Amino acid sequence: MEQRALARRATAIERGDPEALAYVRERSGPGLTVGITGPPGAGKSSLVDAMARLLRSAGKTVAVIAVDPTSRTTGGAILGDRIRMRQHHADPGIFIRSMATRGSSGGLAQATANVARLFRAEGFDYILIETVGVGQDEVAIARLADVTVVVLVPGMGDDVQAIKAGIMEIADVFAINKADHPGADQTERDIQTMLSLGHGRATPIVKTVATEQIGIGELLAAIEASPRRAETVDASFEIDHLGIAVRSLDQALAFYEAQLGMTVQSREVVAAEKVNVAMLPAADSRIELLEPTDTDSTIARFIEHRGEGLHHIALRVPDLQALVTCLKAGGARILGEPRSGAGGHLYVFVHPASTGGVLLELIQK
Ligand SMILES: Nc1nc2c(ncn2[C@@H]2O[C@H](COP(=O)(O)OP(=O)(O)OP(=O)(O)O)[C@@H](O)[C@H]2O)c(=O)[nH]1
Ligand SMILES: [Mg+2]
Repeated sequence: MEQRALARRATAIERGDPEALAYVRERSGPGLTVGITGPPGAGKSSLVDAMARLLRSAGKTVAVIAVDPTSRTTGGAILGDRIRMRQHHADPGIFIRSMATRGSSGGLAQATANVARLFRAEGFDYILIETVGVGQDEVAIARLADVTVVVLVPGMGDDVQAIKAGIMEIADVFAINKADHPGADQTERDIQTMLSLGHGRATPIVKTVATEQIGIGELLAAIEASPRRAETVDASFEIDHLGIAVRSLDQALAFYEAQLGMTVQSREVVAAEKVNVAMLPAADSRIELLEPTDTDSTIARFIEHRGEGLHHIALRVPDLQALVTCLKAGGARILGEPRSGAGGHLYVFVHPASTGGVLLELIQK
């Protein structure tokens, strides 16, 4: 796609234009999405620039997304990125896009994921996503990438310890940038100490001097060797079922089955929840009618307080555990931990306070 058309399409995706979203939903590509995150000024943009340079010289195409979740009013960072990146401008094999906060942080992460998907669909070999800072938004965005690079610098001392556990967890590769400054070896030891206390996964640490193009080949090699994270968030959500609380299944079925013409696929008693359940398929999703068998069941209490009606919406997601980590980082109220249901599927509920007033069930089959 021609660069101007690509920019227009990316803008449409950011705005949530349904046609543009449908376009990315139907397509994908083999490109590798790499998140680059770390504290302000660590040299993330310089690293992105150095990586883009090396990749271009190897004939690879590169899309860069510079995300600023804080939408800092100075505008310095993103402007700086643009100026540094201008030298790539005549090159059609590289495309640069800045994104700033629009609506909620979840919205920004989602928009970033969709724009990255657009670039993959357009056949870019690498999509480099730079996020500023080490906050929750960055964790959410970094989670969207196949591989996440956390950039640290020498001389952070105790700061390495102070960096939020969340960001250490998402690192697939550490880059100690500004390795031309004293203390890079100490920083490496600090990271290793921290890793040895944690999950035990072997995480490569690469020293770089972005401004001198040093260590960039090693960094790219470590990124390529890193196992790709499965695509988690984005277009793969589907409504599994809508749960409706009713006083009487027979009465409800007199409408859904007899009048509306839907078919009951299964009826079962779920003793643990004290409900009778009838499932009625509707294309790829279902309507789940829930009838309480006891006055102290959750469904009975729901009906008592709010009357019959929509009780919950259930979304199918590809990687529930990863999503829950991401949601918690964003401050959502998750009710308990994911657990196994009857059919061997995993599920968890999200409190209505986080979802716009409806209980949300997340399911992984
Ligand atoms: N000495 C040295 N300076 C570096 C290196 N990498 C980047 N810098 C300098 O560090 C400063 C910050 O670099 P940026 O690439 O803008 O850092 P950033 O992490 O993108 O910064 P923000 O986007 O504002 O968070 C710039 O002045 C760079 O020239 C390096 O490896 N060595
Ligand atoms: Mg930057």
